[in-house]
Amino acid sequence: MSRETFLAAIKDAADRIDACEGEQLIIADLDADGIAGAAILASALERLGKPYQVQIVPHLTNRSVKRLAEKDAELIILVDIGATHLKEISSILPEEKLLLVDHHYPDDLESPLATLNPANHEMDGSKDICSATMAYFLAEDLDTANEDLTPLALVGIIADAQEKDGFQGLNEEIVMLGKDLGLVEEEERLKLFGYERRSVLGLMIGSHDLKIEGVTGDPEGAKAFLQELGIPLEGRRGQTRYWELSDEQKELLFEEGKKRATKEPAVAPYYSFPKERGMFKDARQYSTLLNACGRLEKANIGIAICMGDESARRESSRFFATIASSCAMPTSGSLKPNERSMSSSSSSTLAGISFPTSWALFAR
Ligand SMILES: [Mn+2]
Repeated sequence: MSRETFLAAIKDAADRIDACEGEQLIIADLDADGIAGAAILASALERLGKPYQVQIVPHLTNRSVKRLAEKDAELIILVDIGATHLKEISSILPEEKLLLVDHHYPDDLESPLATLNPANHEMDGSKDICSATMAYFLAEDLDTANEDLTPLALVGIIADAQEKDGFQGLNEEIVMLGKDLGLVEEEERLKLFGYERRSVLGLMIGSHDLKIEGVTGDPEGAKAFLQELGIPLEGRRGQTRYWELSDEQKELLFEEGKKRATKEPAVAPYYSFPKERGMFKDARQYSTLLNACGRLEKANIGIAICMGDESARRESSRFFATIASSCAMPTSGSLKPNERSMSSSSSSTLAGISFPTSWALFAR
């Protein structure tokens, strides 16, 4: 059966990681699935005390693969990138030095680099499993204590919109495990974006998915709507936040919003991480933030956020406020990397570590 063959392949791959004593180089795509997947593996290696580096790349080229060949990493792990170029990659790099953690359909199913690929295990790489999910199963095989990384896998699943028609395959398994562990919660909410970041008034005015005549895009109408429901506009610190509402007020907002919405669907599953704080509680927001980090050449911050770095989290909330409006959904491609500065030799600093901006880097 597919699950068994996949988990057997995962076990072999985890054994390769575990057997490594030298540095492991994690190369990941710059979207949120790549960043979350890389962070899951980096966390697993960090906990094992193994040396590693993470580099986030916008794409792989022959030149960049040749550059990888010059690195003296013992194992190069490609996350969410590479499956569509297996023939080229294996012509440049020895297969025994590589591990592919990528759910995209491979250009060569028979390649030894495609052993983990969902297509080789009767799985649908666009619905059953994403790269963060694959990374999660590797991490869990390395140590079951890595179960606490299930929220990061969910961030990757949402980033790739694999939850859209309901979870299935190994994605569903991860979400169920996350719920059992008390790390993931699911409830039905009005289809609004930014529950943890914006005020209730701001949510109602600025919503993209939920449309209510006389409320959406209408500050005075939105105020009147909330007042009608008995929801105070001012909370403890400025405008009322969603988490300040009582259960009754939340219920009223949900029912009334659903009733008056003119665009379907007005409600959607909302996934949250109860052990996280602030905007990192909101799975969709988290995923959007990581995508923005990648596209703004701040992937190093994205990795650090996933690994719990508080200074990276503070920095991200500063820059995120300025771009949130242009990046409302995780799959939005409106933010493009700045190609010109890709070749820049300047560097940014995070927690005392210096990162070249040309290749976002996070190292142990
Ligand atoms: Mn992906």
